[in-house]
Amino acid sequence: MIDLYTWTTPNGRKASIMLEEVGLPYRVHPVDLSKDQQFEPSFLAISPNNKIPAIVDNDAPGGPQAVFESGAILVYLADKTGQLLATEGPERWAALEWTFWQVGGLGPMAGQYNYFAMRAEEKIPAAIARFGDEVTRLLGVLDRRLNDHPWIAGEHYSIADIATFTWTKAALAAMAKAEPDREPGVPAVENWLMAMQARPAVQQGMAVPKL
Ligand SMILES: N[C@@H](CCC(=O)N[C@@H](CS)C(=O)NCC(=O)O)C(=O)O
Repeated sequence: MIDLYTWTTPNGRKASIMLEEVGLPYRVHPVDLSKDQQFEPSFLAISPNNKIPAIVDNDAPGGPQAVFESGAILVYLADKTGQLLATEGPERWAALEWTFWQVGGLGPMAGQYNYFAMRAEEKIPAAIARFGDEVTRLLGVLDRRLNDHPWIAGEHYSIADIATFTWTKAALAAMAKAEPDREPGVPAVENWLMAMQARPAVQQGMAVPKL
């Protein structure tokens, strides 16, 4: 059994979508970020950077294995199950490239954009423009990739699609609301989002945690 520590956010839902896709049984432990539960010592023992998601695999060889960072969780679960990450060849490296692209680029930039455009009490135009421009650029990069390939890693659905889905959806929703004139114009991304949303595991993972 896997223990999943998560909350209702784009990073948390990467882990729950992956668990749904690979079909491993898991128990959900909501970590309420609005109550600062991510700073509780019992959670920090699993996730020292005080961020969700994190998992504990109670059936790992050698005893329970804790994993934090969404990208590491995706790779861990792919390795454990032999699913959604090719074991060799160009699609393996493409999946890893784009997964790292998401956790190091699209995720942090979209997170900052959401904060400055949607949640910050003081609206700072320079911050909204800087992060909005960078998210627009990253969405353009993704659009060009998806123009040439049905899935991000190439011919097959992979952890790169799961990593990228939640923040792409959140970024486009934030842009449509905060800056309707921006219109990033990413039709291949829009088609891919529809294909992602049609997957039952994606729908189930997006409903975790149930509060
Ligand atoms: N690089 C991390 C980012 C995780 C992250 O930013 N999680 C947010 C929620 S989406 C969080 O737990 N924030 C709590 C905090 O910063 O105190 C990953 O990909 O797992």
